[in-house]
Amino acid sequence: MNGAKSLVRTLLASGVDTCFANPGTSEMHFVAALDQVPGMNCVLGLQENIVTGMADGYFRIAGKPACTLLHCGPGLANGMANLHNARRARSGIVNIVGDQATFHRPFDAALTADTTGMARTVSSWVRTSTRSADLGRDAAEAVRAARVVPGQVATLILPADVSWEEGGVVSAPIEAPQPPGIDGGAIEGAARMLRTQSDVLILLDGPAALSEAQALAWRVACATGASLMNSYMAAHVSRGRGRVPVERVPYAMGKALEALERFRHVILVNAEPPVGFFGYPGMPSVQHHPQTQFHVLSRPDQDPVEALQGLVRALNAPQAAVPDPGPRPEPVRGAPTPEGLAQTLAALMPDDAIVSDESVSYGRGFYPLTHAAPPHDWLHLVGGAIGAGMPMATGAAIAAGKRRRVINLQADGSAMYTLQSLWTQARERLPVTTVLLNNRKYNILIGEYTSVGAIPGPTAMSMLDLGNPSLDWVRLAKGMGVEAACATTLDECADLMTSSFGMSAPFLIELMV
Ligand SMILES: Cc1ncc(C[n+]2csc(CCOP(=O)(O)OP(=O)(O)O)c2C)c(N)n1
Repeated sequence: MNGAKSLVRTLLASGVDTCFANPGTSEMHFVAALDQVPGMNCVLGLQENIVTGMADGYFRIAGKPACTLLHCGPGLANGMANLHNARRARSGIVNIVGDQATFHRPFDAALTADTTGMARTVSSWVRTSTRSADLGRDAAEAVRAARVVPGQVATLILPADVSWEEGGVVSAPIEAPQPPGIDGGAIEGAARMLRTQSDVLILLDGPAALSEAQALAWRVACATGASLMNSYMAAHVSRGRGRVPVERVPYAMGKALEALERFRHVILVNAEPPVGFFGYPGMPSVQHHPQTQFHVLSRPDQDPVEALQGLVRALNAPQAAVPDPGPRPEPVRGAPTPEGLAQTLAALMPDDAIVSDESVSYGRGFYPLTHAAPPHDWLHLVGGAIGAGMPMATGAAIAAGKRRRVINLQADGSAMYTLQSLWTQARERLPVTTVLLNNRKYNILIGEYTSVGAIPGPTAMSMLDLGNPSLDWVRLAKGMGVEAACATTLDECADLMTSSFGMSAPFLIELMV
């Protein structure tokens, strides 16, 4: 058995059965092994940042890592923005990067690069496999590293000859370590803070933003009068009817400071103290009040459910009903507005949908009005590198076995970074509805000019203008095999949503906003 076959067999034995790929010459033996060893679902992305973004979306929904297949240092470089986003979202990915054969590397041929150096910037674990006989073991260790709670990017660099040489050995799965348990003192300290202070915020992140932990946090909040908020960095949030309506720390620095100002005590549940996305002149970096005291109930590598169960017990907090969001709203008619779109979405969203949100400035107010929708999962871009929404939607649809409707709320400027995702959606016949928010500008950056104190002239403003020439999203989508139509009103958008939600194939609605 060659190394490549031992690699594929080891991945499958370790529970990694999906490979997002964009291969080159050095990965040919891996690709050939996919035919010889059945069981790996292999999905082609037409640029590496699609591949890595799909792997991120996959992990968030499947709760287990997929592997990627990238080509040499430059292929890894193309995929790095979405590996960065995955690292910030704490998504587990087995990131396999093919590379020059070991004997060929000293000749410094064209595609030779500092693959390891690049990998280190986005990975928690990096290894170059050097012998076919070791590749199976290296792969099992990569899967283990990717599975370390809450999830990590593990990069396995694979020289071509290590793939093609005989002597491969399949490795048994290696168990990831159990997350460290919750310290009784952390629970007692949180309980004391909640009993004695009146200005307490419970800040949720990671799996603490999912329904089970949310419900426990809600019990604590109801019993003590504390407030609940999700960190801006929460990558995956359980939302909709029957779930707790938890607001997110706002993106804008001023709004975040205002939202957090009154809390002098913050209990962190898998969250970090909130900091601004950027530094701004005359503004602090941290978003909390200078005198705020933090208490860590659980760290990102711990189980928030265990922590919150402990807290519920310590406080003897009774069951608490989740507020009823009222009747399901009607779709809105007329000119598009963010609130109207959110309400229309709440009216029409199918049960158990997944929202991939890269709506950037248009989507800031989507949360309150979508709470009356049926239960759904909301995926956020948290690493700040735009170009995540479309591949994340694609990977999420694959993770859900094409059985759940994925709705990609997608700003136009960000969409242009990874629009090839549409081609993969068409090829895999994925039930993804993209609502393409076409405002023909980099709108958020207009506000950022003001925030940093810059005065934009015509040249500066033209750097934020996408309207000359205008992008025709219906034709772009159709050119990649995705049916599409344009909507200029919310009525048209609602009709297109309704018809696309019943289709098994992808559809793009270009909404002129
Ligand atoms: C990889 C990367 N490149 C560039 C940026 C800088 N950037 C932030 S937002 C933005 C424009 C977003 O425009 P669009 O997606 O159309 O959303 P809108 O602001 O119009 O709502 C840019 C270029 C970034 N965050 N990440």
